Amino acid sequence: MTEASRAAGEVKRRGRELGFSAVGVTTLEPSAHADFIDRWLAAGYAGTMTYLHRQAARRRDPRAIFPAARRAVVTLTNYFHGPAPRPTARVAQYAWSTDYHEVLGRRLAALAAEIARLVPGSTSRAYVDAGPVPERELAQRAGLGWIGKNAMLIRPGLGSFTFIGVLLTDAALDADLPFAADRCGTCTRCLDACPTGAFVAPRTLDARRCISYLTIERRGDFTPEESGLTGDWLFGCDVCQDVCPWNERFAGPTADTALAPRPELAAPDPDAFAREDDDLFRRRYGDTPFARPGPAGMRRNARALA
Ligand code: B12
Ligand code: SF4
Ligand code: SF4
Repeated sequence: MTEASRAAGEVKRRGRELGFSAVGVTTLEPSAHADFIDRWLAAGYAGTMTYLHRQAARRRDPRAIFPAARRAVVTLTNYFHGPAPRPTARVAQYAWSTDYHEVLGRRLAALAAEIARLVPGSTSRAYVDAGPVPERELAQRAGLGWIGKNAMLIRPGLGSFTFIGVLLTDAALDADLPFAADRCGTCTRCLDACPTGAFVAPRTLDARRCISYLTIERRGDFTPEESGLTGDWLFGCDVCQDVCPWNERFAGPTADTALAPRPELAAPDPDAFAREDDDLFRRRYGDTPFARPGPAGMRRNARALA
């Protein structure tokens, strides 16, 4: 066994001990789907997410972020809480707990410290969601699953209700083989179930029609058409994951105490957002996913509820 193979095995073992559901390693080379990113942006599908345009060059070639990096250590973290009750104002399950950027950031920092211990002199940098990293593609290349027609990274035995966290590292670690299969087959359940028809093709989402975009990323007021799209979703949307047979079969409730559901997030009173002033909102939701749209965005979402 080579040193790089031993170190990669240890990194995965420690990752699991730290609470990650799965860990894989992949090489860093330009995105195999750089054209897809360009076409997606040029079509205007990113809406007001202008940061995606600014990050495009680095997303196409993640080595540009950290030129010394040789590998990506990619992690999955199960956040599923079980079949969801249906309150009047629905919240996507990923947002039922404290902001995952904080939880995963701490855990990735601990894994980076382990890599530095196993490969002395190495440096690693953590990315969760916000960085210019093509996270789902790196996860597929690290052997963790395939990218479904709903655009989600799906792992056999686990499903797709997972967060992805990435460490770019200059440590010498053996890479895993990519996940080669596409296990969607002839299924089209997610495409058919999307309440707004946001998929223009399998794996291609017009974010401007996606409830997740509208309720989380969209800035400013909704147009009358947008108000009619969000239905009973107050924040995010889980429909294209809920209907997936791989989730029906494999998604199981997480035992991760750092991601324990908080009642004010899982089943909020939508009228409260209009009553609470901005200071109260920040005290109550400052460490939660609701901070992204902020008080004005959450009031807007509540007004649009069907
Ligand atoms: C912008 C963004 C959004 C936007 C746009 C989503 C989209 N589909 O592009 C909006 C706000 C709509 C959104 C919604 C959601 N998001 Co989001 N989002 C992101 C973010 C920040 C960037 C994604 C991006 O670059 N989009 C641009 C398009 C062009 O890229 P892409 O869809 O990722 O496609 C890539 C591959 O699929 C590939 N590709 C294309 N065709 C093919 C074909 C094959 C065969 C292969 C292998 C690859 C491939 O090309 C692209 C480049 O790699 C990532 C974090 C990150 N840094 O990557 C999180 C991320 C993708 N989101 C995540 C989550 C959880 C969600 C929601 C489930 C939240 C919710 N419940 O409301 C929804 C799901 C909606 C959906 N079905 O995609 C997770 C997904 C985890 C997973 N297991 O897949 C991520 C990775 C964040 C994280 N760190 O955990 N999101
Ligand atoms: S998150 Fe909801 S609105 Fe967005 S693509 Fe999936 S089903 Fe459609
Ligand atoms: S619902 Fe069907 S088509 Fe969509 S991601 Fe799941 S298996 Fe693939």
